[in-house]
Amino acid sequence: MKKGMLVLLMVVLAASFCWAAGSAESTAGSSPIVLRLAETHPADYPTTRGDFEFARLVEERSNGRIKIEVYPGSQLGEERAVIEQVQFGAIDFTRVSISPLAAFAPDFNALQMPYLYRSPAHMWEVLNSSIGDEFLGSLEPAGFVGLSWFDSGARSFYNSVRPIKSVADLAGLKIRVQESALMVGLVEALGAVATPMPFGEVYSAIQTGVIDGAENNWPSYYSTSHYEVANYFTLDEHTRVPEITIASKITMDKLSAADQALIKQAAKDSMAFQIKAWADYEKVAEQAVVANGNEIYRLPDNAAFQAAMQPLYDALSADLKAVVAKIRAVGK
Ligand code: GTR
Repeated sequence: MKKGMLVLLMVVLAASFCWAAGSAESTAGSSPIVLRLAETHPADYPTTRGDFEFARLVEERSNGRIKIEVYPGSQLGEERAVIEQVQFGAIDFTRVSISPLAAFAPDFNALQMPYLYRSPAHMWEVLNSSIGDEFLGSLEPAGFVGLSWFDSGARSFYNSVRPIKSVADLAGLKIRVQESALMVGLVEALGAVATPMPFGEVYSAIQTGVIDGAENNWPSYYSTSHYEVANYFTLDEHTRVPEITIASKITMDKLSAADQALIKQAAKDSMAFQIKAWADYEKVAEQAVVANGNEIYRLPDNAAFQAAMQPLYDALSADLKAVVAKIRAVGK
């Protein structure tokens, strides 16, 4: 067995031992069940605030029997590694972008296709419909329980080299993407060079010229300080990528049906709080970046970007094409 695997196995065994001890005591009414949630963003970021709200609701509704400790700022690792640990049961929950999750559950690509949603309202209508619930439920074979969705606005390109006003302006630029095959394809379809890289490495990679830029929403562009090293931000809004909170199936299977239901409901009930926090922070981030003097360009229309990305739709399997058609039909 490889050394890494052995260490992982020991962590999992140690975690399950603590768990067994914790749940035994908690039935005796002494110490609570303590679970861990991994989050990549800092404590004051809207998704993290949503995580804290989820944890608060679980603790309150279980009368303190279940405690979820939120670990912000990638303390437990970068997103891809964290998702793996959730799969093994070494971490109980995480809130992640669905982009890296799609490496574990490829159907999730259907939910983050470029220019898929007509508006934010359309995306929410889809996520709150049976389509969203089916996606949450579809994760069990991969070892996860899908709990809830958070807002993440729209993603756009930024870079340190030149303003992007047309698809041609992206030619040859080295753009960091999340660890996601779809995002690699998206950036390549536009003629740029895709560089998958963990979120936490992007700032210094831009600063040192290893990459020219990246793509994200207003809040991430601001809170990571990427705006300080990548002056040009083009609002092309190529994707709306929902955030998701997932639990480890190993963790959930150890809980009573009532506690599982309590956790699922608390996660759903934390959504409204996060969506409001998101809307507020999006404005704060935009104002701060504009005040900093960054060069912001809004595409007058995105037809050329959309046309360049059509091959991504053509490459979808028949099943995913059907899901995309279903999504497009929502609200029509
Ligand atoms: C953010 C998202 C993070 C992470 C990051 C990234 O918008 O909230 O979970 O996926 O993007 O680009 O890596």
